[in-house]
Amino acid sequence: MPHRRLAALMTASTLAAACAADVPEPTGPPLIPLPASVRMTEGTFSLDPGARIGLRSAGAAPVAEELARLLRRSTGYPLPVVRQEAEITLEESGGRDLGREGYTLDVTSDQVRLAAATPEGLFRGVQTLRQLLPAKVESATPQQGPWTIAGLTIEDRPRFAYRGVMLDVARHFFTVEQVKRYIDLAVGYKVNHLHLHLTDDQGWRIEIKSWPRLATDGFYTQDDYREIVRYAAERFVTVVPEIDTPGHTNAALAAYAELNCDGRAREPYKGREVGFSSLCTDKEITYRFLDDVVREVAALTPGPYLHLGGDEADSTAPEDYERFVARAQRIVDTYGKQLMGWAEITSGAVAQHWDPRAGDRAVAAVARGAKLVMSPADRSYLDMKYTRDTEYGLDWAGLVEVGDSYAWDPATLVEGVREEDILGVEAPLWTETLDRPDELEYMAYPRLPGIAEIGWSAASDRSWEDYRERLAAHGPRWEAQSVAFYRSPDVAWR
Ligand code: IFG
Repeated sequence: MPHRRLAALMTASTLAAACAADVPEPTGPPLIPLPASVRMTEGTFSLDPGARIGLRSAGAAPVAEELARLLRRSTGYPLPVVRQEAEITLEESGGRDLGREGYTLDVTSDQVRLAAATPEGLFRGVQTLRQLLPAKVESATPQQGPWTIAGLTIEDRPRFAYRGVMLDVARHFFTVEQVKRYIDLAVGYKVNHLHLHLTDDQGWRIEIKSWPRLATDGFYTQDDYREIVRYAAERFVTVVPEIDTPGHTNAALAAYAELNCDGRAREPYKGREVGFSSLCTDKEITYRFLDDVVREVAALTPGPYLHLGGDEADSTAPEDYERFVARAQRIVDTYGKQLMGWAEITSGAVAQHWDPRAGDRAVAAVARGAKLVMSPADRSYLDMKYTRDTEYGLDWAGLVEVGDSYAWDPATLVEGVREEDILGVEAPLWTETLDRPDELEYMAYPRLPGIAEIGWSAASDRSWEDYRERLAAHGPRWEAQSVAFYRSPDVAWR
């Protein structure tokens, strides 16, 4: 199905040529997320062995080096980075109002020119440039060319500021290297937030020096966490740490008897039930604990958000819950962070809509002045089975095939929630049933790119019919990166 919008934008001559040759209208490049505007022009750029990557300002250097590393690996070309105009040129330019993440990309026979107001915008543009080159550009080993790109002009910028993925490292732990891999794949789709679900009933996964018995088997030392933050920041991804409270706290309640109302330590728990645990909201030691944890995690987190969960606190009385959250809010304020929580949370700057049956919580959060991150479980939860036959995952929110995960819009999903109430979207991956990286990839791909597109691209430009065509071209890209993705029968994989 030709990409109608793009075809309409094509220059008459290209179209005339196509019609004259009686070939189907050429569709544009299968980019995900779909850019705000793509116009095909004349000529073809060919990346040749002698090509250089030019930059006009120091700020572009880290992005230029990252692009060079990527292209050198699969082309085998030297691709030196030089401080002058070159075959591929990255330019920081105020220019059009592209915002922090917007960019323009001009491809002619002579040059690829990527311009943006910030290094972050250049980095987002590099992800598009990667996708304009053949799938084998993603290979970890040198491949044969040619490396050509049809002439075009792209002007692009995101719809929502927050485009996230969440990884639950509490139910099953994943190493720093495995988290880095998850980041690498997600940034290819312009994802810019990584929410780490660090604590739950089954495990506490981050070292807290003032409460050393919290993190025992399988956890990030504070240096490990710093390394994840650093790696993410290099790719313009903000880490959002989650310390889930007051529910989902059995791991802490098992480590420290004094955190329990009855003073008895809980047994460790490795099952799949939720809602049975609660910090003791009546005890002062609970707030000293919370202050210590928030202080240490905030000090390790450059990003603005500190997520304190708040979900499924079925064992905390509502009035105790509200008092707890109010004190948690004051503690988070003390350490200069913004409180984020699941939609149940009764305070904080950002609330995350997740339960499709509880749209009223999202409306209530907006009413108290919060912004929303939309993560509807029946659309964006990557742990939901694709079909009844999916080997892993859960199905409490229903079966979520690739089309189900794509065909929705955040601004019309919940009655009473509008575009301006929404900060962005996030695709959570819960790991009760997943303990290997290939399982993470199987559940995340191909649905994660669709959520990323919903966060980036204009709603009016999106349709499942068009998206599935573009998505089909990403199978070979994932193969080149050894991504263990699910070959949905609903996509005509190339
Ligand atoms: N709900 C729980 C998660 C996880 C999930 C699995 C939220 C906010 C179901 N809370 O989603 O801990 O168990 O799909």
